[in-house]
Amino acid sequence: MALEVAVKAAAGAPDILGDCPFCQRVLLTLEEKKVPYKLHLINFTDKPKWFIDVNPEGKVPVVKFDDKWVSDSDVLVGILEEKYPEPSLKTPPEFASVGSKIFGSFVTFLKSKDPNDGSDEALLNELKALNEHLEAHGPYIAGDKITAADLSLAPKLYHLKVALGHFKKWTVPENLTHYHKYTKLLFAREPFVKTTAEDKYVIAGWEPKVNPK
Ligand SMILES: N[C@@H](CCC(=O)N[C@@H](CS)C(=O)NCC(=O)O)C(=O)O
Repeated sequence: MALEVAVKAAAGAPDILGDCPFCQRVLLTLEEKKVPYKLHLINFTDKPKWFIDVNPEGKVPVVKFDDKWVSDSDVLVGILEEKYPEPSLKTPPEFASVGSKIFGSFVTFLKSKDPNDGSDEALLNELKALNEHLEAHGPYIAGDKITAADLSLAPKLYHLKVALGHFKKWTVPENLTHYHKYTKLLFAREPFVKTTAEDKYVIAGWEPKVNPK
């Protein structure tokens, strides 16, 4: 039986898959493990009552396991790994936190209005660290096989590319060659293509955070 999964709908387009990177992480896990699922697209400007009833915090993603809706992508990915162990997506513990500071640094830089606050440098340092890691261990974080750490990072790196390109006209330096090889690999995978939001929805999702009214 298909698992029920609630994810964000696109801003202004409630019938289209939206731009939540945590939702995409869960969808990528389901796709890589070939677990059948049924999507519920949640319109953030008019969240349905059933969704708030089962999940009062109102956050996505949520997945229904044994009649109980469970939230938080970390928890969900853990449950999916336990329930559907094949193919294993376990990241070896020594690599589990690789790249984990990139999303925070990206958001700080994206929202920054002060060109001299060092937020671009801070992000660049995190990207360089990932590039070095990939040079030593790649092509994926744990080597030849994609694992949960890659599936967590992939949507965030996509947001980084689209949002910084749009709002800051900023691109990741070409000389981070291992980083570029890695993102090319990630973004071309069938599960990624299938679960990614269109660029215009990624941009629409960030717009109110970058330029709050
Ligand atoms: N820690 C949570 C974060 C989930 C999260 O922040 N989801 C956002 C969408 S990207 C959300 O549902 N926000 C509710 C809202 O903006 O109304 C996870 O990993 O699942």
